[in-house]
Amino acid sequence: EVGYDGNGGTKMFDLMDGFLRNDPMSLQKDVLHHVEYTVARSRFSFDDFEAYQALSHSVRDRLIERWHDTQQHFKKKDPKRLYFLSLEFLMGRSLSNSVINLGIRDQCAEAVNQLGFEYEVLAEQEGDAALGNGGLARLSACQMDSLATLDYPAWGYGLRYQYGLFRQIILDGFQHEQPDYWLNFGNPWEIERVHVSYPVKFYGTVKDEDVNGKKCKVWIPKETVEAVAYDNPIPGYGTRNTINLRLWAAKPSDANDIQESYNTGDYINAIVNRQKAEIISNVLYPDDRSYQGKELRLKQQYFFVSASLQDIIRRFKDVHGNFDDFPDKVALQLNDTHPSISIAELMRVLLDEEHLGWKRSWNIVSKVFSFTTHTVLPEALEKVPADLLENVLPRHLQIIYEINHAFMEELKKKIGQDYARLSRMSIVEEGAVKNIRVANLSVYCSHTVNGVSRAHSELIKTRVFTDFYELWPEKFQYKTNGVTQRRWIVVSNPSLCSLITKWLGTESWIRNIDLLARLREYATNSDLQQEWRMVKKINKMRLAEYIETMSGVKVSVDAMFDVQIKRIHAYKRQLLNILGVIHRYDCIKNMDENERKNVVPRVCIIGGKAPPGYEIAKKIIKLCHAVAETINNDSDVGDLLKLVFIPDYNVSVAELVIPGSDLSQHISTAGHEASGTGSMKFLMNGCLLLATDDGSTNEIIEEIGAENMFIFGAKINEVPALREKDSNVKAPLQFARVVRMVRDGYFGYKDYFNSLCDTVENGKDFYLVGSDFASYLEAQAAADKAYVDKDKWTEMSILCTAGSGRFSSDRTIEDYAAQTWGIEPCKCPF
Ligand code: OX2
Repeated sequence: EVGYDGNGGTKMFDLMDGFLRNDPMSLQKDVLHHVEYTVARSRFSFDDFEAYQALSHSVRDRLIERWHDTQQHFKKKDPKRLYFLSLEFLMGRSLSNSVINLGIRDQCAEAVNQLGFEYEVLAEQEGDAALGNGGLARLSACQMDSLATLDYPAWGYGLRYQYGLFRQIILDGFQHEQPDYWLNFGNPWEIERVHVSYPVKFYGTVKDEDVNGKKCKVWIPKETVEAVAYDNPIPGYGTRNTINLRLWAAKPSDANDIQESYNTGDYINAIVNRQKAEIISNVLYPDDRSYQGKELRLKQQYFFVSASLQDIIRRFKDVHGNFDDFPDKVALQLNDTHPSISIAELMRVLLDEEHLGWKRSWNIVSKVFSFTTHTVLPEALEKVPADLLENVLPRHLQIIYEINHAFMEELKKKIGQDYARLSRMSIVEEGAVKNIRVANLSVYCSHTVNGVSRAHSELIKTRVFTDFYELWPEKFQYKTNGVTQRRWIVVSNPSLCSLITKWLGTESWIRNIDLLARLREYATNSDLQQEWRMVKKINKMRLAEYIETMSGVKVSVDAMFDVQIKRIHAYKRQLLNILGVIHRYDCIKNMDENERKNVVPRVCIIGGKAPPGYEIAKKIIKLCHAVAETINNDSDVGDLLKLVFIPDYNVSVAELVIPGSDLSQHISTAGHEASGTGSMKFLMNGCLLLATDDGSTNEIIEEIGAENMFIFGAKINEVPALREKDSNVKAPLQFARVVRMVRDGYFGYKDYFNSLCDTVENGKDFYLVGSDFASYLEAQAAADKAYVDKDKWTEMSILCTAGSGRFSSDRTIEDYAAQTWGIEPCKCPF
């Protein structure tokens, strides 16, 4: 066996000698090697992109070394492992993150510099890996970074979509979607494992058979698709540990060919049909909240789950002979309901393939799954029509029925004949169409159900899964989300990173975020304040430049940069923001010269993608552009107010925008944003928050103090009563005025926005935009007032960063490890 002895013996150090070196000269040699032999360009002539490729391959080589050592160490120690199952991961760029976590950023910069390249320019060549929609997917990415950094024996599993989240193009103010064929230029960050592949089966029938004298169910599938593994190394920071994100790609299976060659004389058509298997991993669903009853979606879910479980079980069986040990060695995390078919799949494998019998199988299954839910929106609670499931996965439907039968019997013993409640809790929804409630399946079969913030957890217990909570209160936990400071400060805000390190006198906060709290001591120190403002200014200049290139609008860095970036959705209330901007504009227009002198100049920045089929969200984007067009070209207003829409918002755009923001908005209707993670990234970067009491806001208040934030709007428990009230009664006069401006075509497109305006007027206003408008304007006025006092504002900004420690994904992951998964660190010994 090649490798170290795992116990810190001397052999290890001999082998270390064989490792790639990280000094600039060695890196440079490797870059030139890859230019010539991997990229196949002449070392005397290669461009920025080719240099990026060669540098990436050099970094990848180093990742692979660590990856091997880590896997070997895990294998040797055989700890309990966590498998994180998620249909979405928003990894963003890898180069910038890897060189930070490997601690070789400066060496890389020097290496390429001597070759005549600028490291920053090379890093910009990389496109985002956008295999996810928004918060849920980026959370998975942050958590992978923390799992690696904290040395946990964990792997992520997901799907390798050929098309990631669509690119947003704006034409005449309207969103258009373009496919994101991200693999076009190759992907140096993945390793194709042609030998790691599993057959995944679909359709067919189930038969009763006798196996060794026992009655068994045998599934005779009709279609087989091959799942091929692509490994994406995830390096930890300040550790050799490098874990794996294994993504599955669908390929045609030889198993089908045998049938095909019998059935058809048409060779060309047979090949064309064969290729259809690849459709499964072709494209990410671009709407993260509604995908009810789509066959392809179900196939995607089962495909990735089946391949992952085969892989996990193979690894387990390599070492263990007895399945009863499975729960001591394996934790399976369900990231929302998307991978929940794995419950039925594991049951099927244990029953039909391992022949463990129902009781023993269930005993195992009920101990391995933990479920995290990310939402309270009813439309996001997945349901699968029983017909569809029966067609695609006939055996799984039988198993789910059987689980439900056992569940109902258990329930009747607990609650008697309360049929209304039994039918609410049932995994099977009876009605015109019979549905499988995937959320109920997940809650019943998981040992733990987590919410993503304290407030969210309360809603889960009191509104979404109340019936379950009352019977099994011990199942319900919460882990407030967090984000990784490695990407969201160290990578994206290097100036702030250096400043923090300088004032704390140590870099250890990058691994131990609690140290940030020590910044509080210096919050009023005028030297720090001055340097802090300087950093903000540099970042604002960078952002201003970007805005000018993207939208042609020149903005002043002396203005307050006020930002709302996230997916566009009615509940996130970008409309409230835009109507607020209109109000501000209207006020400025009605001021005289003297009054205008007191206006705090603002640059209002909005960015985000609308789901392609979501008409109201798309109209919000158009409205933003229409209003921007009027305001930005009004010489009367000048630098006092600008409105810009940043197109194609994604992870790398966020890395640029967040450090350059002064104020950020998190203004969802209370009770709708499960957690929100953008707020945490802004907080770390010293941006003040203007927020409703939703998601994790009240936990942020506990750390920062309400006096350092701008909180407004209805509270969670006030919302139901407010919804009953007539919209015209609860909205202030200013609100009616700005909505009228929109309807009347003040910004053009007369009547076009009526359907959008109708959502907040005429008795409806489900998301309470009008009802929260007055307090929103007050909060905005308070922000203006605070911004004028530079020292005070800077102090508040420092306190935001200082108080952001609780919102590191390191804390989230440590809590999950201890309270949910039962795993412990397993650190490579060098
Ligand atoms: C999002 C939630 O909307 C957001 O509040 C949360 O911060 C994030 O998940 C991470 O937990 N799809 N995306 C989400 O929920 C769903 C479903």
